Amino acid sequence: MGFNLTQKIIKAHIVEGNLIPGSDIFLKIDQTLTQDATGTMVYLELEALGIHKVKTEISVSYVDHNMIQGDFKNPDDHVFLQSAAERFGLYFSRPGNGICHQVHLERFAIPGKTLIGSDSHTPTAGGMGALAMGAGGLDVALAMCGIPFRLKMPKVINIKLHGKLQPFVSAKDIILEVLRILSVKGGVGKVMEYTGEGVSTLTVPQRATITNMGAELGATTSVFPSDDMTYKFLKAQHRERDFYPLSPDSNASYDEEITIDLNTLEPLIAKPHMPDNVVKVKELAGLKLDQIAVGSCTNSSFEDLYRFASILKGHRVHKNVSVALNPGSRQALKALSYTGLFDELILSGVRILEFGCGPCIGMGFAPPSGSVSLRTYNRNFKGRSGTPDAGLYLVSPEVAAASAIYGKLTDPRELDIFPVRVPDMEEFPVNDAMIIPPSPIPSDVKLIKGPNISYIPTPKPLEEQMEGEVLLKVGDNITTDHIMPAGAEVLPYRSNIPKISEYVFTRIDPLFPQRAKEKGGGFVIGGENYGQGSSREHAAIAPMYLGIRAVIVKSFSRIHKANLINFGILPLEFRDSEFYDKLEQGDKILIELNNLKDDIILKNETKNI
Ligand code: MIC
Ligand code: SF4
Repeated sequence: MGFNLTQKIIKAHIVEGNLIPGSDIFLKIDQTLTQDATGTMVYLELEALGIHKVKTEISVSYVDHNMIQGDFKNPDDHVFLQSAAERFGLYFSRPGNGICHQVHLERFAIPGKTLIGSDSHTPTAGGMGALAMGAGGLDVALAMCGIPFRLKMPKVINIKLHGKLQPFVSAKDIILEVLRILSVKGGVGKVMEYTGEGVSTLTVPQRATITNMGAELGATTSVFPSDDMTYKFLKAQHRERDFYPLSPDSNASYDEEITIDLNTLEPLIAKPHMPDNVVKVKELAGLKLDQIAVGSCTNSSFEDLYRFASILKGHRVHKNVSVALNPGSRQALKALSYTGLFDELILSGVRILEFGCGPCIGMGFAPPSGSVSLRTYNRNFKGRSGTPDAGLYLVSPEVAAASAIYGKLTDPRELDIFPVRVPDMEEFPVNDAMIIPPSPIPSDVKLIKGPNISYIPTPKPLEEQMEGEVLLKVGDNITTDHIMPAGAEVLPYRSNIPKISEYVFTRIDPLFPQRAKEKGGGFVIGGENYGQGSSREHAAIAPMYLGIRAVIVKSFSRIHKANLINFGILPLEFRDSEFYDKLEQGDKILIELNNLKDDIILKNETKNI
C-alpha cells in the first residue's frame, strides 16, 4: 500500500514514533511563524530558554493583530518583537506589511516543509503543500530551539473534489460545505487531504482559503498537493527555486473519504454563531445587512480582492450598509491597483482599512448594536466583532460584493453581470521592503521591554490530591474566545498576564475572575470540543494565574489541551460523560492523582458521589 501526502511529509520529518493514528509522534520543524498577539509571550519564553539563535530553516515574526496603537501598549509590543527578531535571528514582518498567513504564503511557504505557528490559521500554507499546524506559543518557542514538535499521529481524510466551480461559486463555498458536512469538531485528530481532478482547477490562493478555514473543523491541518499550479504561483513570486512536486501515491490509503461535486456546489453562508451553521445563500436571500467586512487571512489574496472589486465596479455601496476591506498584504493590494480596480473600490465607497487582522479579531470596525455583519472571515463566534449582540455571517467575496450593492444578502448569480475571470498573474509585484531579514550578529542585540512587557508566571507543581470548587460549568464547543476574549479592550494586554487574567471567561460570567481569586482557584467543567478556535496560550496561562488547577471536560481541542499541559493545568476527560451531569457550579470536588499510575479519581464531595 502506498502513502498519502500527509504520511509522506510526516515520514520525511519524523524523529520518533510511527504512523499509527493516535500514537505520539515527534516531528522536525523546518519553519515557524508567530504573530504579535501571541508572539510577545513566545519571545519571552525563548529568552527564558536561553538560546543564542533560532535553529529552524526560516522563522518569521509578524505584526498584524494589535495595530490600533491607542496608547503605548501596542507599539511597546512591536518594538519588543522587532528587538527579539534581531536578537534571535528571525525575519521580522513590520506592522502594516500584511496578515501573517497571507504574507507567509506569498513569501516563505515551501511545499513539503513542516511549519508550526502560534496562530490557529497556520494551516493556510497547506495550500502550498506544506504540513502547517497551529500550536501553542511554548511549542513554537521550543521548535525554534530545534526541539521536535510532539503531536498525535492524525488520521488522514481524503476530500475528493470532482468537477469545476461554477461562476460566482468560490473556494470559500468548498470549505463551508466541508464544515456543513463535518461540523466544528469533525476534524479533531485528523488531517484533511484534498485530492481528485477538481484540485488542478484551483489556484494556490483558492487552496489556501480552504486550508485556512480547515482550522474551524478542529483539524490538525489541511493539505493540497504541490503541482503545476503551485509552480506557477511560486514562479510569479520569483520563488520557482522553492518548488518541489508532491502528490499522494496512486495506491495511497486513507482513513475516511468525502466527495464534493464542485459542479453542483452553490454559494453558502455560515449563520451566527458557529462556522458550521451553514445553509445556502438563496435560503436567506434578502436578509437586511448593516455592515460588510471583506478581507482577513481567509479571503484577502489578490484574487479575492479582484473578485470582490470587479463585481462592485461601477456600483455604489448601498446607503444602508457600511463596507470595509482589510487587505491581506501590500502585495495583494498593489496587484489590484495594477488592474485599475483599486480605484473602483474607492469610487464605490468601500472603507479601506490597514493591512492586518482588524475587524476579524474585533480591532476596529465593530458593527452597531443588534446589527447584522456579513464577513468574508473565518470565525463568527458571539462577541468576536466587539459587539456582543451583533449577528456575524460568513460568506465568499463574491456574495459580499453582490450584497454590498443591494444592502441585503444577495446571491451573485442573480445579478445581471458576466462571470468574473481573474487575470493570470505571471508575476506579482514582489516588494519585501517591510520584511527585515535576520541580523548577521544576533546575540549583540538587547531586548527592548517597555512597561507593557510583563513576565511569564510559572505554575505550581502538581499535587497528589487537589480539592476545591467547581468555579464554572460550561457546555459544548466552548472557544478560546469565550475563555480569553480578544478585541480592542483586551488584546493590548497580551504581554501582561496579571492584567489580562481579569477578563478570563467574562463573556460567559463577568464575575468569574473575582470568584476564582476569592476561592483561591478551583476547577472548570466543560463539554465536547473544549478550547476550540484560537491557539492563544493566554487561554491557559491566565486561568493558571487565577489558580485553575484542572479543567475536566468531555473532550478537548488539540492546541488548547497542549497549552493547558504546557502551563501546568491538568486537562482531564470524563471516561463516562454522564458524570458531567452530576457536577454543578459550586460543588466541592476532590481529585486524586495516585502517582498518575492508575485512573485519576474524581469525587463530588458536595453530592457525595
Ligand atoms: C484568531 O483568529 O482567533 C487569532 C487571533 O488569530 C488567534 C490567535 C490569537 O488569539 O492571538 C488564532 O487563531 O490562533
Ligand atoms: Fe488575523 Fe482573523 Fe486570520 Fe486570526 S483569523 S490571523 S485574527 S485575520
